[in-house]
Amino acid sequence: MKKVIVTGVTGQDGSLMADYLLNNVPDIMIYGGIRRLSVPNHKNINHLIHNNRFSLLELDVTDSENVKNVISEIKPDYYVNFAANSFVGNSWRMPVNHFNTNCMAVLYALESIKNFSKETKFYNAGSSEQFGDVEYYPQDIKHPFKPRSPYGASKCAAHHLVKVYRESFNLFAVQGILFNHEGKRRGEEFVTRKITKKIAQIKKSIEQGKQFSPLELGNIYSRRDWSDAEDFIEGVWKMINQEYPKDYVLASGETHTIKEFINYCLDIAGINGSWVGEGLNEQFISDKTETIIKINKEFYRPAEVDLLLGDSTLARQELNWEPKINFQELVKKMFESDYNSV
Ligand code: G4F
Repeated sequence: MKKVIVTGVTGQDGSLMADYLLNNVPDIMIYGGIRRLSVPNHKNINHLIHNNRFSLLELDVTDSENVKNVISEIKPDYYVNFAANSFVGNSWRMPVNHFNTNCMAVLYALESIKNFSKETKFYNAGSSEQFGDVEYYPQDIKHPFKPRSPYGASKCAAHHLVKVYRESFNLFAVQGILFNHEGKRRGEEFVTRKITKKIAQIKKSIEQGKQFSPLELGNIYSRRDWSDAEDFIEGVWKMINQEYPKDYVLASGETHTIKEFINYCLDIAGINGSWVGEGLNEQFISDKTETIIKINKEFYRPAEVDLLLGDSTLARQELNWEPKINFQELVKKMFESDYNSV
């Protein structure tokens, strides 16, 4: 049996990685790293708890001793690090937490692997937020790092550490640069899930003749390159199973504004109407004159990444990877899942 530690296993990417490995990789034992919480949040992994190839591991990635003990005892074949504070909007309010979780935790893992388990293959979750104030598009692996948030800066610092440890100590350590990836398990504070869940609730309220409050959003003109998270998990596994360690970009190669995402979701929901007003007064009003969407400046960020569009040609050529689900299918899948569960 090979052994893999997957940190952040209760989150979207960690839980999808555990599912992917159980379904596709025989002879692997998964240690799902979870931070102790007084109220555990196991909803993404409840279905795995009784699988004999899955075991929960108490692991706080920001505790260097804890990380050292776990790595030196288990000596895993793989350490897949999805534990992160991943909400960009929060990083101006909690910059130290972002640096500790997204960067110092990477250093603790790399140090422990170097000292106690040199054969462990290490993957760290990087982000298109590293490109930030972009110079050209589509952004490929050579695009300079120009982060616009404490979150983006923490991922850049981690990226440099991974490269330094790979080159200095000959470790198999990589950091994939993943553009936005979404799905049914996406946290509800991220814009895609916030939209699909609230529009599903509004649709149900309209059908049942109930009152509802509008969906409130910030900047709906930024552009993102969205993919299905399940497609990316396969790409990450391919990345960490290359002969030689190398970083790749995973992206769909399409970019859409938040407004386009909303419009497509409203179409699927069958909510007709039109946009009126501008700036903070912009609203989407239904044919029955109900306010469905309005802008709230509280959701604007101190600085914005305006345009993300990724070039994953290298991953497609060298990893033989490509996404299976496109933008329209992704929005539909997320809306239908929310509609069926509200
Ligand atoms: O959904 P978001 O919060 O994702 P963001 O900031 O692009 O970050 C996500 O993708 C990164 C990869 O590029 C990851 F590294 C990161 O961990 C995370 O998964 O926001 C997307 C866009 C932003 O431009 C934001 O300003 O949506 C805009 N937005 C407008 N109104 C909003 C809202 N974002 C959120 N979360 N909530 C709003 O009400």
